[in-house]
Amino acid sequence: MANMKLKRRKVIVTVVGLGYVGLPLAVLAHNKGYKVFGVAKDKKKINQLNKGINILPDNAELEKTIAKRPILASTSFEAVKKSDVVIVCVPTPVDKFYNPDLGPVKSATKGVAKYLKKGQLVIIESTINPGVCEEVVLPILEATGKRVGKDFYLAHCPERINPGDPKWRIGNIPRCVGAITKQGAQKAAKFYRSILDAEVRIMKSIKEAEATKIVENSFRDVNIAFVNELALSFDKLGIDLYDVLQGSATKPFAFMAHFPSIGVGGHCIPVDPYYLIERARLSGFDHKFLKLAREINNKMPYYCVKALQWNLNQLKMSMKGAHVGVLGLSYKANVGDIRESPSEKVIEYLHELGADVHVFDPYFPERNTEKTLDGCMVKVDAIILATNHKEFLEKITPAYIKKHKVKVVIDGKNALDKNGIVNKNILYKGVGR
Ligand code: SAJ
Repeated sequence: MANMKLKRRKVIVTVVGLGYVGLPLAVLAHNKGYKVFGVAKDKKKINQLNKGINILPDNAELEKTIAKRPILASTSFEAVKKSDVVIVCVPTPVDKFYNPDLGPVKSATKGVAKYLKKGQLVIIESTINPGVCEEVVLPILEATGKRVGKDFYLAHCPERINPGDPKWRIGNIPRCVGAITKQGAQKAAKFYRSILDAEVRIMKSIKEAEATKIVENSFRDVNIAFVNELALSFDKLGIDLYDVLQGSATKPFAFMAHFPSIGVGGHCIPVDPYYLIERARLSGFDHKFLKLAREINNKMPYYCVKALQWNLNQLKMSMKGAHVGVLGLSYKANVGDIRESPSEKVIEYLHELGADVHVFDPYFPERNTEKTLDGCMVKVDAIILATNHKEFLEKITPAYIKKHKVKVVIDGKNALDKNGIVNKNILYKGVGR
């Protein structure tokens, strides 16, 4: 579509939401020849972007392009009225009771509706459950008096960003698109095929497109819950699950290894299943399996804190008053993202049990209690490795732990040298090993 200029001008795209998903998409569309506007709520970020400052900390590759100010960003939706394509990439979180929160999608859609014009293609990239486009987004857009298929097109193309992944980047990840009308699906597929170097599959309808992403991430959540449950069971059986999984992973077909850990964090995996659970409930279906998987994964932070308490007790130490170092706040290695991070639950439980909690994560200086890893290690009796950041794996050797007189190691990511630590007479407990 980009190279197919509309008469005398470039095709214009507005991206609503300039975070992990929206900003890389806006820059990619710019690089592929579109004129791109951005809309976001955060005035400070908008000003930084318009000055050419990259606002995504873990995305160095954007640095160069953003310095050239490829997009014009604003807090206003006014750019929508000039646009041919409008893409909504806002968060779809859950509240503290794990209820889906479509607030950001609704307010973004209302902003688009205000400037909706004839012939426009509106695409929702936010992760949503089947039914949201037809039951929530469409009524807001048609309240303008315009009709889908006649005055505008509505499509869904679930985002598939994988933060921190060096191989799978926004430009080479295959995508699925679905729309309310056939023509809408064709238009959306044409747009994505013009910016991606990857397959773009047209789904049977917009509902199948909405279901695709939820299924992908629920698949991951249940597989992680499977190995987390095995971790609890194999603890009783004295089996090293981590070793077993390495063995199972040698099977070249029909097995996909997932690994037990201190918990499931991030903006996708622990959140998306709740959208399907809730929408299916409204249609009279109870997703027992998805709910059980969420329950198992949500218990893993507590499992790690209890393992620490048990090991301290072996040394006639109590959790109460123990100095405990929580190493890592981010939900995933080598990124600075704390959304739904298990570390937050670990810290909460440690406080409840009376521990004196020391925190260090190189990506969150403002949240640390100590300025450096050494500064943290020197103060603590025990450590919980909650995030397997590269810096931690390089520095936290058995000798390093011994040097700092740390007595107990809870390895929430099964990432440390267990045998080396045990050989230094330091108590070690991993997750399932
Ligand atoms: N986790 C485990 N055990 C595993 C894998 C992950 O406990 O075997 C935990 C991680 O520690 C993390 C959480 O689950 O806390 C999520 O991990 P993730 O690797 O799935 O990371 P995300 O949230 O960045 O997931 C993204 C997702 N991408 C999209 O939703 C577009 C997900 O679909 C991808 O599968 C995932 O990246 C990936 O493959 O890395």
